[in-house]
Amino acid sequence: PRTIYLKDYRAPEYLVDRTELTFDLDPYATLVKSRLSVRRNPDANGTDTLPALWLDGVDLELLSIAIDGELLPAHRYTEKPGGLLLNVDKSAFVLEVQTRIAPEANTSLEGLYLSNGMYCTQCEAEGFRKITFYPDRPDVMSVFTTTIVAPANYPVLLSNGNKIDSGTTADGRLTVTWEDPFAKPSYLFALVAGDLQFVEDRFVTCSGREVTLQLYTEPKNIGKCEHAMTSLKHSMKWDEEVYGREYDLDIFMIVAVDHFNMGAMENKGLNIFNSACVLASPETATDAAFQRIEAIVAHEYFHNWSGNRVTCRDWFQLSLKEGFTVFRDAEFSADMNSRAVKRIEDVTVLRTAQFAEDAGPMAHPVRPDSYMEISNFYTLTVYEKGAEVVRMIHTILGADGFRRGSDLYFERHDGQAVTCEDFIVAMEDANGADLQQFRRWYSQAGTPVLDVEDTYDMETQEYRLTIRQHTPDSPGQVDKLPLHIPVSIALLGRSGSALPLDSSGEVERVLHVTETCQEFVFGNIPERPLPSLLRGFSAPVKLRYGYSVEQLLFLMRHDSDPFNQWDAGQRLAFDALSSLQQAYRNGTELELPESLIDGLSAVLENTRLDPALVAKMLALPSAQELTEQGGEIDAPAIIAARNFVRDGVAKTLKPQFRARYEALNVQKPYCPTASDIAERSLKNTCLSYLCATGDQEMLALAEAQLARDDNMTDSAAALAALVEFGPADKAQAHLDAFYRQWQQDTQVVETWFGLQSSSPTFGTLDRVRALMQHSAFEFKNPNKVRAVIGGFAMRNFAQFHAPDGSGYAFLAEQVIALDKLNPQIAARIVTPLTRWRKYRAEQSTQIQAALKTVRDSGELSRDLYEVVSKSLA
Ligand code: B3K
Ligand code: ZN
Repeated sequence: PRTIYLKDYRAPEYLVDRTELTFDLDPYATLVKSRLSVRRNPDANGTDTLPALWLDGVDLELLSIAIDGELLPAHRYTEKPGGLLLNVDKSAFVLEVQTRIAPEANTSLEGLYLSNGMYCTQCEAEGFRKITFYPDRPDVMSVFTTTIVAPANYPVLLSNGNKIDSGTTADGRLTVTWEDPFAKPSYLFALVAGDLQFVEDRFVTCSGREVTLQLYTEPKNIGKCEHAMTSLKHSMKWDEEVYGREYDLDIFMIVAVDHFNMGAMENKGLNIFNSACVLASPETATDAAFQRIEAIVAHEYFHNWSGNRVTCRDWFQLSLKEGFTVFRDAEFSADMNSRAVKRIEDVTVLRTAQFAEDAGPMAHPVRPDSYMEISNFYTLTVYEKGAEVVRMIHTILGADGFRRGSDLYFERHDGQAVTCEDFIVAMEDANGADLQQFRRWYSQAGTPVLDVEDTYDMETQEYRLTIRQHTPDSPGQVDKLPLHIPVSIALLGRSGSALPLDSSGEVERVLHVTETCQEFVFGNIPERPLPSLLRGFSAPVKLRYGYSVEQLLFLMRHDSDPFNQWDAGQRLAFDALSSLQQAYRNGTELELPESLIDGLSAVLENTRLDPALVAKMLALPSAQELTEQGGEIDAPAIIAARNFVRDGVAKTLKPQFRARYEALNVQKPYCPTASDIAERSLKNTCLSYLCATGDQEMLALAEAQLARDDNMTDSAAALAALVEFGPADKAQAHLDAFYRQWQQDTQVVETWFGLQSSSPTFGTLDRVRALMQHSAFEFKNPNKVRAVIGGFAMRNFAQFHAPDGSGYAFLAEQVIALDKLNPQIAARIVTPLTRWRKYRAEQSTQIQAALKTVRDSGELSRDLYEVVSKSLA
């Protein structure tokens, strides 16, 4: 496959002002007619002679081409791999193309395909070329009109924009026409056809326009729409209040589909969602699912401005819309729920998965320089690190400055396809700011490391912080330049409160770290302070400072920044767990880290703290997170150390866990409010520790909670604890009963699959293989694949890393099979095998061997080829 470079970007030779599409739907022979008003792009720096017109097209059967009504003879065009090259003899013309496609045969879930008999589309990034020949690039923006013709058993026919016509054809088929007045790139096109039901609501915008809101699902799911609808209305209001962004069409539709490669898609006026990311009811969805739905509904809605009205010039600019929109949805969720807990969750993902990506073979900057397959670049780096970069701009400019910048950005670029540079320039221009050095965050890959040291001089009452920064090399990038890093700090005095940093009484400050080594001096500091560093995780870096155990315990107790309070506990646990890993390797006896237990005990008894924060503080870093400590990964040592501490904490603090569990275990009607979610999360954290003791009486608590069958959060937590800590035969009986109860509900069955495959005790490879034979398992459904295979390979550290290497071989085998059906999913699920270099000798060899099996298995998709070849290079 060819590598595409950002430096080779050229403006399109031709533009498409109007796009008129007609679909005559059929599972194996859908006829697609397109009528494009094409004209030469005045801004393309071409010559006087008319260049050929390139149209992308993949897996299409070409039926005819005509220019201005005249059929084009064969010598005027060439079919090439990936598209069509047309000889053009005028600078403006109408191009008509007819193609035939087979949605039923499309298992890639990109382009037009069928999900449970429903037609749907996914065009981002390059799926539109699987529908018709088209300049399928985001800088070609066009006004779309779409007519859908379908048999009468497809009563719901949807596309972007407003419905302008509908009727019945002479032979009794249904036809509907939609028009989207806003010019958009092809990746935002959508079509849905099916036997669907919908719920409807209204939203009155800030300027008083009434917008119809509709949520479409298969009839069986119609009772699961309320939460998404509420979330949508909250999002619309929030975007008006916080960003001044009003919705622009008369109708906004969401459709839920079961077969979907990712979470959801922001098609203009017609968002398409993975069912798991939109459908919820208290009986069937966990709190985590409720919160995920709220966040994703918001994310896709926010794209209407950050992505659709202002879009990307090319796919290297993906973070322009994704990083910004993730930042927007994170702030929305923080406003709707516990801000501290949301931050902790996001940083955990970043530190666990994005840092690993940034240190692995696929490391790339937030704005990549090159790719083979763009689908491989919908990454944690582009999304989550991209959001952190936007957050840092927010920190540097302040909330008001940032809003001035976003206002200017939207105003200046409305209707355009632009670059990350345009975003930064708008931020600078609106504030008279200089983000020259800051721009390096977009072009340098790798996670920067900050080393902090301090000194205090009692005589002069001066406190000095010395901060050094460096960013490790990454594939194709060495000798990185220093970044502009905002480091938020406070200095805590003996009493635990923050000391004033100057005469204004300010107690928190953002330090602008811009040099390789920089010193910050604070005067009039009356006592040696304890620094609270990188508050709120003000930059996506690894910060090292030699905190003592006592200092960490002090921060856990006193830091006024809840994020750092939590982080102090995490550092304590990390330190204890690394010593234990070392002891395990040396064969010495493991000893319980008393100080950690003391710290957790104090947290557990602190009833003034938000219970959700308490739950987060009680959770030990996951095995996956522990692999990010640096040094060679030793899977058995990580598991042994972590289990040892967990069991020790459980046994030692059992009475306290029991007391808090009982206090929180009150029956009340389910409500997904932040405070109720907080209480359930602490309750279920306590339950999990109680069950970890293996004590019969404690397992009975879980059984009682499961039997109560109040809401899915409590049921799933109880079931998970029984599966992980109870005897296998009993676990199996509970799982069977649970399945019988919920077998009709796709979302619950996915939860049921995931809970087993990710269980470190129950989820053995044999059981995972058996799950793949289960009648509810579907290899062509990404959610099922993610639940069973992904649950095992990405969330079941203990079983996946079984010493005999069987987990690796299994994953290789599944990846090879998946690649034939759905390359995007194959290229994602292979990720655990790409990290082979980080593991200790034998594991490393086994993982690498598994990856080579994939490489040597025959012809790979472009998606999988890119990941595998870069990982073995
Ligand atoms: N923009 C889509 C992602 C499309 C992924 C294509 N492989 C969802 C989102 O980020 O909102
Ligand atoms: Zn997005």
